Amino acid sequence: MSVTASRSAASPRPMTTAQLDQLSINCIRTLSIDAVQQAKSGHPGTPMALAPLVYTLWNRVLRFDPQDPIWPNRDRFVLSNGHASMLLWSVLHLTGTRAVNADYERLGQPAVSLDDIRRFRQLSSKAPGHPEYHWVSGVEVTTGPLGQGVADSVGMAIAEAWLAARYNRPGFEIFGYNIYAVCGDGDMMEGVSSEAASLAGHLALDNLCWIYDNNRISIDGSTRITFTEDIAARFMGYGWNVLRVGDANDIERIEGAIDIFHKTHGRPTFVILDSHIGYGAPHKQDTALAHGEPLGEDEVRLAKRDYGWPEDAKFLVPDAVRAHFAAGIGARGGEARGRWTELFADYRAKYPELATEIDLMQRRELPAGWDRGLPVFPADPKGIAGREASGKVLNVLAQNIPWLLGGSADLASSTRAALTFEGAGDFQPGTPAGRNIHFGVREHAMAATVNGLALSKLRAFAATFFIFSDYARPAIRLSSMMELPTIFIFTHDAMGDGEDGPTHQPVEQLASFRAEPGLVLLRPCDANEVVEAYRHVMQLRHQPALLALSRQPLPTLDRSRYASASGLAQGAYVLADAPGGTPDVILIASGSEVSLCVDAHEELAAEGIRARVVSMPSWDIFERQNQAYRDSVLPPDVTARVAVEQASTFGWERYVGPSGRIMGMNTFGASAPLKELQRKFGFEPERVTEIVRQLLGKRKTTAR
Ligand SMILES: Cc1ncc(C[n+]2csc(CCOP(=O)(O)OP(=O)(O)O)c2C)c(N)n1
Ligand SMILES: [Mg+2]
Repeated sequence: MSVTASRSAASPRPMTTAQLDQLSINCIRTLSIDAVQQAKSGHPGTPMALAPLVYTLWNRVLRFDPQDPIWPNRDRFVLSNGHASMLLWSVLHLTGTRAVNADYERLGQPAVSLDDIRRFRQLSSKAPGHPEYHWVSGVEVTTGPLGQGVADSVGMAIAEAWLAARYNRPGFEIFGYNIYAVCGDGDMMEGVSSEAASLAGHLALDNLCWIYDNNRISIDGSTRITFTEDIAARFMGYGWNVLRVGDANDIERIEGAIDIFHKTHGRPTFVILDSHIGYGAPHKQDTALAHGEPLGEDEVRLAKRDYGWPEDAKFLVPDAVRAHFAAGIGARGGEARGRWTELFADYRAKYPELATEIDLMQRRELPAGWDRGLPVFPADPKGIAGREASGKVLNVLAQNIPWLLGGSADLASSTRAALTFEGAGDFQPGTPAGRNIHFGVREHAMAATVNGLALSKLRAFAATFFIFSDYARPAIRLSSMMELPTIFIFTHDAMGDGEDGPTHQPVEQLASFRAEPGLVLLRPCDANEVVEAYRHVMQLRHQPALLALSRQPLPTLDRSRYASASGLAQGAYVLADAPGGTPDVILIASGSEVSLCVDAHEELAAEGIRARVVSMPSWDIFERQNQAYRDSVLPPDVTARVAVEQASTFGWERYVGPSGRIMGMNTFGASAPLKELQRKFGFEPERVTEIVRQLLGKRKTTAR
């Protein structure tokens, strides 16, 4: 069955299609082997085993145009076992996929050059260790943390179903694509894949196909020591269509399974593909040795001999292989995109408004009037909860932005993240245009799903209690890394849920998310800051946002007396100042502790102590302001500073400096009514004023 590359180049006889298929498969294998060997690190075994699968999907099945890797109606390919990245680099190279820049412009150069592959895993190479969205064109999603890719693919499938339901019209199938995710034992062992598969089965997503590399090997050896469940029964239990292909080298049967997927309605498809890791390497095949280290020069030669490949050739790409991909995916993808482009032009003529929506969405822009009708909350000492204000704002925005959608992890009523206006609807099987997604108690899959929605250019939000962000964190981290404008609405942001006790009271979450590069974290202090927070967040195009919102009512500050909430756009602003603007002390707070500081400020003023209150909803936005602005808010010569936040004190040193004080949490909370907790942990105006007096070396005086 082997065909040597040298013979292909020299042979006067044209090769048969079967020979070209095999040559292309072996080219993916040898590129992968050579790249790993050259880098002296990486994972050769899985690309050797899965080259036939990836070849079949790309050259025979995928509707993907290498000339335009961001064409909206393309099929999506997800490599969830991201350690096998050489599969993707090989196929992006061999298909001649073109690069796209950050402004969505198509560039002439290849997404992945042969030189990039030669420099696999080296700095600035477009063939990094794992697939990275935003770094390499043609990568649909960043993968590597096992389980994330498959979970994201569920969001992509929801997005396709939603887009088709909203935009397709009779004779105009503008959206009609499939999502293919390749995964391995590690993906299947991770909990997030179970959450995501359960959700996908419930939602009957028949545009979704996972292909599971059943090689019975992971890093520590045979899966006999770790993973012996009946995976077919598991997926049948989820309501998936389960297929098996017993030989990963049999490309006709692989194609046959994909055919069945195409004909399957009302459920996702799971293909169990039996494979041999390190296929063709005589001493490493079927062992964990093929997973995470180069084969070694001798084994490389033996594997190449087994494939009928010239043993000494390195990074060899026969012209016939490029031509074969051009005749396959190149021609098929180009035609499909051409037909779609014509169809879309007719659609634009007939449905100009819908076409404009699609254009805007693709560029992550907002429709005209997106902030129309945002509420203004009147001053009110009783006030309104952060979550309550959030629900009102979200519902206005969602009516202005048709592609804003999302949901919560079984806490829609508590987080107030339900879209309640007429026509919002629920996303369920049979109602794919619905905009409320019920994620169930699956926080991790929820966050990953929202990534998948955002990768499909929808504007998506996910909601739960702030404490359960811990269950979603790996996907939030990837959201940031992928530069996706996702929105995480986290309520019950401190001890506000009192009686639920320490398990439900966030302490370290603010500090830990503040440490996350790229994530915009906002903890608004009242309803008008909530409005401004959303105004800021909606305009982000390449950053995720996290809103930490209170469960309990917060006083709505009198903005005729204090500064406007629009100061939020600078991250921190002077909310209340000492007369004349030269304070003795600065009180810095976020969220529920801001009004506490305002009360303390008034009390101190009565004693003749000049305090400034800085509302600091967002450290990271503040850090991006220029030095002059930052110094105007926190004048360097005012060193008496107190930070107040119902959360870990960690990190506040940077704003209070060595002579300042931090009122925060150094332990977990407790179960009690909020008022008692505030007393126990010191979040009362009297405690703030007491600390200020200590700091300034003053005694309490009675009011003048
Ligand atoms: C969340 C997570 N945990 C651990 C790892 C490290 N890791 C990378 S590959 C791998 C083994 C995966 O086994 P499998 O999916 O069967 O891959 P194969 O060796 O068969 O390609 C592990 C543990 C990871 N990438 N992500
Ligand atoms: Mg495996």
